[in-house]
Amino acid sequence: MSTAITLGQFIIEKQADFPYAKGELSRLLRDIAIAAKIINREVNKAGLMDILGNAGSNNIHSEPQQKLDVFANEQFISALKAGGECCIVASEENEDIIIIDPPDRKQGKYIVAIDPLDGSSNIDVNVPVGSIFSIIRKSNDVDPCALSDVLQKGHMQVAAGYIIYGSSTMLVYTTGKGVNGFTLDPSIGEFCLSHPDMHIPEDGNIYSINEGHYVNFPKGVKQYIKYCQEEQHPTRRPYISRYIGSMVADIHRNLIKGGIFIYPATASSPEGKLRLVYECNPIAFIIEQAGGRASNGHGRILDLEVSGLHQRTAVFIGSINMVSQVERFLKEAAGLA
Ligand code: P6P
Repeated sequence: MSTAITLGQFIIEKQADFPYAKGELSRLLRDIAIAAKIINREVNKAGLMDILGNAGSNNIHSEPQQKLDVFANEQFISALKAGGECCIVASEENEDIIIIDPPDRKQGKYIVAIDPLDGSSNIDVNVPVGSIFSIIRKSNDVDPCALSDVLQKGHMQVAAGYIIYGSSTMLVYTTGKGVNGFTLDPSIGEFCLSHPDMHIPEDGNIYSINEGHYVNFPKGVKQYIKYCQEEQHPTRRPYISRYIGSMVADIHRNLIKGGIFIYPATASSPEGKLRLVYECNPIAFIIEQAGGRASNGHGRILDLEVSGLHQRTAVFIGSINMVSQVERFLKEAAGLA
């Protein structure tokens, strides 16, 4: 049996892809992986420890913070502070950016935007949850760190990834040269390459959307859902509805099997529910790098103007043929086709 390639070995091997980088990005990815291993340990025993349920506080979106949310956020921030490569952390759990500028060493040049524990409302029912990260390079090395450094378009990302804490724990990431997946081997405490060069099937028959919001969906989305429900394909199974309610889990399944994940604008969330900077941009980067498409219904998510740290967007992400098809439904419904 060939020896497993660990994440650390893989990063070093791929460092040649970045002639300008002197190892900082590699160290940053390793810092993130360290935090992920610690979070994984706690997520896996959440049922046994007193870290289930709400922390008794709310996050900045006045959503009850699960204790593991708070724990995960703290782990990423401390790992990034210790690693020294990161100058700003932008987190779903914090209203403002966190600037890291230790007096005793040179300030890092990378910005890390994170959703430390996405889907955390599912923890108590043992449904897979995930961490999402986006890495951007500070816009210049002269000006002091500021929010403007974070508000860069998604196509400026240098790396992005997610960790899914599911039946196994996986780290999936891209640095703009394809997508690779690593599975945590708890017996050695290492993420090992298990899914090299991941590609999302061009087409699929899985659609993921919370149909409970149906009445508030735009007309084109309602028509697409009706099409999925009624279309009988000549050679394959008809469309299948799969919705976990944990974005990383829904995206990961579709990345492997093909499919589309949709969270459109609704009456209660007129801008969409999911956040651009630390959820949609990193996931969009990964899915595009895997050969898929990531749209807000009208255009590329990675080209969207970023005006706010916690800005939201509608998302239609997955197999390129499925996303293009739902965009056609939206155009026709808006009378633009
Ligand atoms: P709804 C979890 O709260 C989350 O942010 C994503 O992980 C998930 O895809 C979505 O919200 C679920 O939202 O409205 O379907 O419960």
